[in-house]
Amino acid sequence: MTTVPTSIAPASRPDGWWRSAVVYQIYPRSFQDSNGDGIGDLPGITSRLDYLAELGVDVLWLSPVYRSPQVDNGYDISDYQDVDPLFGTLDDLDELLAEAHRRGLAVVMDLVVNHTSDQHPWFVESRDPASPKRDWYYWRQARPGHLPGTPGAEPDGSHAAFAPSAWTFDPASGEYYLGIFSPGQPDLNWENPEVRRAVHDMMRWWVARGVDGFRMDVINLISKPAQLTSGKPLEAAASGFEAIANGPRLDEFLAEMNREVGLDALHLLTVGEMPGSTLEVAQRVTDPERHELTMVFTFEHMDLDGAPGNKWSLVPLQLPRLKQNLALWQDGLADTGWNSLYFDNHDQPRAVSRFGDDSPEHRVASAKTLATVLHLHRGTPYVYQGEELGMTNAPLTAIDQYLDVESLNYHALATAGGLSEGDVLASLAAKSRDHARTPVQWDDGAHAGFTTGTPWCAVNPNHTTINAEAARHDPASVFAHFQRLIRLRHENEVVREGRFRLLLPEHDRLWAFTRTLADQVLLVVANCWSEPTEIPIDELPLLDGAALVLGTHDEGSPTVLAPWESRILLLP
Ligand code: TEU
Ligand code: CA
Repeated sequence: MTTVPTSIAPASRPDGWWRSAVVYQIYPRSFQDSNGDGIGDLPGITSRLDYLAELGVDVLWLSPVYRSPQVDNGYDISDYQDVDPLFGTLDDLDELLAEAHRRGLAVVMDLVVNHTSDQHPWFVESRDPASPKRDWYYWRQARPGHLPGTPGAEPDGSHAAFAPSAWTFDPASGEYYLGIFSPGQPDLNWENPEVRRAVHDMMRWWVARGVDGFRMDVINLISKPAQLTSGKPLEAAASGFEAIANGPRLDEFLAEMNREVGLDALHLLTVGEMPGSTLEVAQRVTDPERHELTMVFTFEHMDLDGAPGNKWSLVPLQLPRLKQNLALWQDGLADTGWNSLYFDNHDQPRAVSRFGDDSPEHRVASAKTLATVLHLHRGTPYVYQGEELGMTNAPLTAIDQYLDVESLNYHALATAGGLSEGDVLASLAAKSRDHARTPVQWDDGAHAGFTTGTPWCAVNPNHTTINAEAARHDPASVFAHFQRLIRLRHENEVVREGRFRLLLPEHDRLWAFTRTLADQVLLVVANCWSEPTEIPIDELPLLDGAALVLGTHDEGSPTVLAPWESRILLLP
């Protein structure tokens, strides 16, 4: 039996420590396999901690490793307080915590409490209408005038993220339950104080085990719209998360969780994933005076290359929109609250393929420049596994190469809806989550050193040239550039706290901004284009006498940036 270690005293985590930190997200399934079953696991992560310490990151965020039927690769949890045998045991997790802490690395768990798995004992009990747990989930009768279980009898027309309907018929009780992601992910009823208490108890158990914080999955969906909680159907089919996000009791639930679990009292890092959220919500939720969360993940910049509410409907990204959106959040959280900074995670295509240029000629430079721009904004940067190597999207050309429930659901619905196979595959090639889930490329050997077995997901063939072993020994690698950016943040308060100001807002190739703290002014100028671009020096602060702090290229022309070249300059 594992003895639960005492929680780490807040003293070892100074207040606001997360403002100086860089977080590294690990998707355990694809990070490192240790037992040859082709699936990444906890001992595999522990075996790579020296690599992460060498990169220089401060915090590890683990995507879920809890017991789960794996309908959504672990974001469907059937036991919050045990490790799924796929990934190892609680002892393996304790070992990872101890070894990470020994290296000065904090560990943040993924808290998925908007929904459970339909295999969670809470939900299994809830299926019985007479059970005291019936009200732990959203159960509703068939639409009036419709025979339960027949098409169109769902309580309303809401669709789910990974399934045609957000309502699943339960023949045993003749009612429907809500699962806004999939039938395997029933939504918890946070209006019920017993649900909240059970979540708080579980969080305290993890804090006592030594975790340093939580990434909170779709946490702005826990407070559902009033019409749903009052028993009425949602008026319109939830088109995207805007229709159901940021409900009336969100702040109340978050403040209660903070108080009950001691999130601020214990100086824990808390980041709320908030699809369909807004700057106004983030200003409230990250206001330290309100004691809710330390930061949130916005999705606004992730939605700029898709139609509203439909990421599969591709829209060419316009750089001015991207940089102006990040600037909006910089300005909006400059005085109160805090930003997270990310381009990449397990739900998004690879940044260098999406926002950069992953051609052999420009991949390294564009991966470095995207990192430069992101890490020089104000906030806590998040590095997604492989982003530090410039890993790219995978060459997926047929639907049988896709594994993710979201990709497969989209293909089924879109082709049934009349879209051509070619159009659907083009959307998947651009936006599928599968691209983020190919195994980390450790070396140029079999399966990139990820496993000695058969990987659950094919390794990207370009691992022969794009891999950690090569990168760690190459001072010109993307890895080396990430090391320098992380070190720059650790060593310079102007990078951590300096005031942000966007320059050249309408320029469609250059991304330029300053960071100012007292008399120090850093200028970042980046060419986000695959051709040389002239710097309009008459529109930029005095460049004469500026000192290059960190660049992506050897010293070049003072007025022209090479393709995907960026420079961080200290102004005189
Ligand atoms: O993602 C929430 C979410 O908004 C995603 O559905 C995202 O918008 C979409 O995948 C983009 O294509 C969180 C987790 O990060 C995701 O992996 C889970 O599938 C989801 O919640 C349900 O737990
Ligand atoms: Ca394994």
